[in-house]
Amino acid sequence: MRDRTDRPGAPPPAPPLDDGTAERPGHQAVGETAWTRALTLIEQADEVALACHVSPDGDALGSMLAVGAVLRSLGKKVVASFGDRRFSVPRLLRFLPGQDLLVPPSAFPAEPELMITFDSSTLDRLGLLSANAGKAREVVVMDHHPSNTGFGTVSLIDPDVAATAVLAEQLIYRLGGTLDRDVATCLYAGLVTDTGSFRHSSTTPAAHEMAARLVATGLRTDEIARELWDRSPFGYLKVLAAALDRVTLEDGLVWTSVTHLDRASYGLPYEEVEAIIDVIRRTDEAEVAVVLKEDDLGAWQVSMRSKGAVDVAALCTALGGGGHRSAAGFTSHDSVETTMNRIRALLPRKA
Ligand SMILES: [Mn+2]
Repeated sequence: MRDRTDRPGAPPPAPPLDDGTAERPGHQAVGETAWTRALTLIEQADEVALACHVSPDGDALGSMLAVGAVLRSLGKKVVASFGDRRFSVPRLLRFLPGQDLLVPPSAFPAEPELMITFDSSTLDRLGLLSANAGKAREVVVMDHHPSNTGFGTVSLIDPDVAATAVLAEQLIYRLGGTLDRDVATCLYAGLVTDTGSFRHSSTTPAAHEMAARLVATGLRTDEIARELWDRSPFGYLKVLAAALDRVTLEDGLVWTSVTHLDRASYGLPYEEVEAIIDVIRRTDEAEVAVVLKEDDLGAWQVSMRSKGAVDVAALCTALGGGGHRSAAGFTSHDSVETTMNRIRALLPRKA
């Protein structure tokens, strides 16, 4: 990827990263063969089609946009998307730079020569774009979910890293790309989202070292934090109040629900209620927290959190979903009562 200066309008070769890269953690979960294969495919491709999981979070969209911006700066044709039926960037991620790369799923190449997926643990998580992945000549899967099914032709999967953004930074480094402030902002959004602002157990020395490299580009940690966590429309407070009014504590489990009607009264989009689980899960008396959120189509999107003793990923996987040990989810088309009974049946009995 370094000899493209002969192309008209191509940028000069990217300078090597600064000395901080010498301390780059030498993670070996992704083998050199896979990295080499991915780099070769990128080098040979005329166009690279990027996709992340549906209802993207900061890690999915941030990793994708960071890699997209770098590939473009290296002279590649790039297209990026996610397979939601209603294609819209979540409000709290609209500050991420480089969104001009995004196209709706309908404009995504039907049979990409090279597709790279970000933070998606299964083909299904690509939503509408799973069909495109099925027809792609090559699919490079970049992810950190332990449950990843390895659905691509090249796996850049490391369950030990804090975020897909960690792997995205690795790829950027290996491509010889420049870690400028915009690219770093996208990666930082991924890193802070998945470490819960450096609070989760995934907050390793390597995660902080990566943060240091990113912050050194001059990005605004205060602005990023406000965009991601510290703002919401007024209606959010009223919907939160309704959810808190219904919250129930039973035997180590705390749970509540947020109906479509709650949100409709204040015109609050579904995405705004994602954060309610972070209020509920603080309950001292509960190991497991659950929030059932009714989406615009009437299905219940169930978020689960544990403090570590209970593997909610296993529980959610058993109910058709997935996730991480302490943060997972699934979709239910049954009533709140039936859904909660299913969850209770799978929870370990309190000692
Ligand atoms: Mn992630």
